[in-house]
Amino acid sequence: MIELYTAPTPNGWKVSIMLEECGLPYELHPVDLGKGEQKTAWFQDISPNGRIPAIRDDGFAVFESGAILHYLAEKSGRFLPTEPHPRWQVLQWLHWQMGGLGPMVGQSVSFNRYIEEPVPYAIARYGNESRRLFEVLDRQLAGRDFVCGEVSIADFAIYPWVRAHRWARVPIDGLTHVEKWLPRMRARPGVERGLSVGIPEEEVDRWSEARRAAYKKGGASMITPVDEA
Ligand SMILES: N[C@@H](CCC(=O)N[C@@H](CS)C(=O)NCC(=O)O)C(=O)O
Repeated sequence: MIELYTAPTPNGWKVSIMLEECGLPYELHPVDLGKGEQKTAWFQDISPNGRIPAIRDDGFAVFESGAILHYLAEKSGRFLPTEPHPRWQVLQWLHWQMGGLGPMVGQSVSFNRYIEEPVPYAIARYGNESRRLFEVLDRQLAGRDFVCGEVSIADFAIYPWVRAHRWARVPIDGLTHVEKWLPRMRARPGVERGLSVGIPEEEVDRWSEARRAAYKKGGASMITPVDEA
């Protein structure tokens, strides 16, 4: 049985989307980031980096969302082609998300939403780089329904971060392929179910306030309201 340790954030949703899309049974273990549960010894035995998401599969622990998506794709035989070239196309875009898009949009959220004193240099730097990455994605999506043609773990990794564009204050104006891909992703029942994992919708506001307060105390790195896209 797969145990999922997560919280309702873009990195967490990547994995809940994948599990829902695969129809793999799993047991949900919410990790309360506001309370700092991710820094406890028991959790760091599962996720040494002290961050969500993480899974345990029959006791075997995997952390880092990109590695988890790859692991689940191999386990299920879904959403990662077996032929070398298509497979490596998907893996390249997965790594592009992990090394670029996620960290940059994450910093845009942080500097736009959670800082008391605005830092114009940081807002411009992370905002411009996020927008540049959105433009890269837009070019890749031209002529394709999904990032690598067929829907794959690359889409599941990228979507939760692009979906947060308003929250990150990174415009998607003029990115016509991205604008069409966002609702195409959202229309997938597995994506919709995956996005609902973590907290009951009626608790979003209360939860966001709690996370925002925790962030100000240095307890959590980011929040993304469930209804931001
Ligand atoms: N590279 C990691 C990033 C994980 C990450 O930043 N998780 C955030 C939530 S999206 C977290 O756990 N933050 C709590 C903290 O930093 O204490 C991954 O993709 O799994």
